[in-house]
Amino acid sequence: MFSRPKPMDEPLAKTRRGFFNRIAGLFQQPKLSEETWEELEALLLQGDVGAATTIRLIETLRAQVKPGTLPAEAQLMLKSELYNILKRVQRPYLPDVNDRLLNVVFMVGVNGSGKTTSIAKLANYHKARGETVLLAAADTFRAAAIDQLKVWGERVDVEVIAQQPGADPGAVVYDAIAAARSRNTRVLIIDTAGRLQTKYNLMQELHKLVEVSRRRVHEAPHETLLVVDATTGQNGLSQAKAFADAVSVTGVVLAKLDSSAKGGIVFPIAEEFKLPVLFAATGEHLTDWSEFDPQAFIDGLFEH
Ligand SMILES: Nc1nc2c(ncn2[C@@H]2O[C@H](COP(=O)(O)OP(=O)(O)OP(=O)(O)O)[C@@H](O)[C@H]2O)c(=O)[nH]1
Ligand SMILES: [Mg+2]
Repeated sequence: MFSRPKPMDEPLAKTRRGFFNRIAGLFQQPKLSEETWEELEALLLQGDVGAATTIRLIETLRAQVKPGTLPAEAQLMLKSELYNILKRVQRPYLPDVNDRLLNVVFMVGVNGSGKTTSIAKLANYHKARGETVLLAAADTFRAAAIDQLKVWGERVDVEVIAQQPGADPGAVVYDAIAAARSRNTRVLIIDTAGRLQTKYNLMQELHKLVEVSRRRVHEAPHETLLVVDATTGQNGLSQAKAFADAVSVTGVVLAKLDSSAKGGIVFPIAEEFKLPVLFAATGEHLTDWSEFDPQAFIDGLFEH
């Protein structure tokens, strides 16, 4: 049985109580001053918005305010700038899913970021839309990784294509594509390793897996989702860079947003990497998963 995802405002409570609440507090002062901008800059940096994006935001806002601009008006300008950053790169996830027989989706990201859990939630999401799903356990370096995906597969009631631990992950992808074709499955989601034994290059391997799918399925992969752990802060950005350099990442899953008091990481992801955040994962249950909605996200951040 599938379950419907829930709206995203409630899990954002932590982010809201964190630094964004303090930003809202800044704009409750009677008038804007030099300190307002300094404090805003410090708070944006603390909230993971990142140096380049923060500097650009402050410059844009300062250029917009006039001597008589009220703090509440400045806050609206900030909200609208933040929204624009996200909106510029936003697009739907797999918009033409039903136009092709098989859609191939890779889930990549460093170890522990939330890939396998997110795959279960994404599989549940597809089932809720009436689309057939198959999972592939291409993280073959840890036996536990294969077992974990199988457990989720049972819970969501989708089949998992797996081989023995240590098997060639390329062969798993190859098998999974053949299985998806023979079952007329609409969406194949591939779990990948987050870390490999030393000396073996993770990025090379990911590239190889993507190539296997590219050769076998027209225009594959159709999405390559990078899972970013919202609690890792600026580290998440350097991870994003490494993955985006190795494989063509098409979008981001922001995981563990429920555990993060920040959440500002979405802005540099959009502004500096030009990547849309497509989903937010907000807990350990299947339904803790929502399509990322920039307006709802911004409104949620500033609500009291
Ligand atoms: N609170 C919270 N925990 C999460 C979320 N997503 C995943 N987790 C937890 O984070 C831990 C790691 O998640 P996994 O899905 O195993 O991460 P992974 O990227 O597959 O990890 P590796 O396979 O080791 O590379 C688990 O304990 C999950 O339950 C989330 O949205 N919120
Ligand atoms: Mg995993």
